[in-house]
Amino acid sequence: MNFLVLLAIVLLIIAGHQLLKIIELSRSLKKTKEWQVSDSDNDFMGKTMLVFMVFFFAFFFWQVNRWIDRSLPPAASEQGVKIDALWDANMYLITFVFLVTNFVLFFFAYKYRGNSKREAVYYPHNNKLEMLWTVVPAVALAFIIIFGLKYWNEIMTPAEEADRVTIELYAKQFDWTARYAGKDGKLGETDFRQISGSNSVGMDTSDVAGFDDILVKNEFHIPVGREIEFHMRSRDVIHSAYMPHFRAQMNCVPGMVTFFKFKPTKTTAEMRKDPYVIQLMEGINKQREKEGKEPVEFDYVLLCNKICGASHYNMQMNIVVDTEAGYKTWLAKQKVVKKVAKK
Ligand SMILES: [Cu+2]
Repeated sequence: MNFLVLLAIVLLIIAGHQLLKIIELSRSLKKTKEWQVSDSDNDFMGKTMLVFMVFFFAFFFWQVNRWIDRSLPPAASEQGVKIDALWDANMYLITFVFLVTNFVLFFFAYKYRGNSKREAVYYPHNNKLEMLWTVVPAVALAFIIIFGLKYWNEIMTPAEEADRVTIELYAKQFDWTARYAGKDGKLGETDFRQISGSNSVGMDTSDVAGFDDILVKNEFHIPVGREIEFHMRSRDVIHSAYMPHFRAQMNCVPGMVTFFKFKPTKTTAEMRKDPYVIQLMEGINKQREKEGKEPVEFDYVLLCNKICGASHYNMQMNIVVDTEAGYKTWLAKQKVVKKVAKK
């Protein structure tokens, strides 16, 4: 098989070479050189530009239509809705500019295609044009940056105390640990020198604030409608805490604590009833069935979004968004650190 492919490639190269020879011969018969471009060549190229433009735009719209049903479900956090609005505004703007500039690019290539009877106009400078294409993009970019900064500040402001749930996400190769602040609402201090088998996140065992902290693996719960503050740490390399359904992502950097907050608006149960999510899961489960795998239900996830090593792909944790009551019941069942330390 490999030999046949190789043979086909070699034959193709020989055929191409022969074709070029024929073209050269016909050129010498017509008494022109291969670098001389005739009006009919230009005419053909100009029209081909137009044809290409039509296919190019058709392909673009086909792609948008083909893949749009694979995008993320509607944002499940207050901040996510705003980020989506900013994203959409960006995409509409980019699409508009893309269509206009590409139309102009191909249409002008056609309209001003080479012609031996036409001469190019010498047009060195125009202040008004310079002004126009400086000011318009500047205004558009200022709009995007101002809204971006506004939302960024909202995400980075500490949560209201009455409403706050404080969770630390501790990343290491290759898993996550979620640490809840416990009853005092305060995360205990940490000290990397105290990392050991029983103290895998390196808590400072002398800090009283850490005694009521709760460590959770594999899955963590958050209550709907409250502000969740996340503090991110990493033990080894840079990881990235990515919660796509809430439109949240932040690097976890060794030696420092990073931060963001969001307010979840839909519980896991509510999200499973969302028509778009149902359709998305049907598609996923149809594919799983083909591969002989069990069907799965929708779950929020925390993923690592930084290529951090060999098992990076598997570095994830399920997130359950609960009602307030469900969250409290779940939290009450989790072990607090001090009891673990006493063992
Ligand atoms: Cu990672």
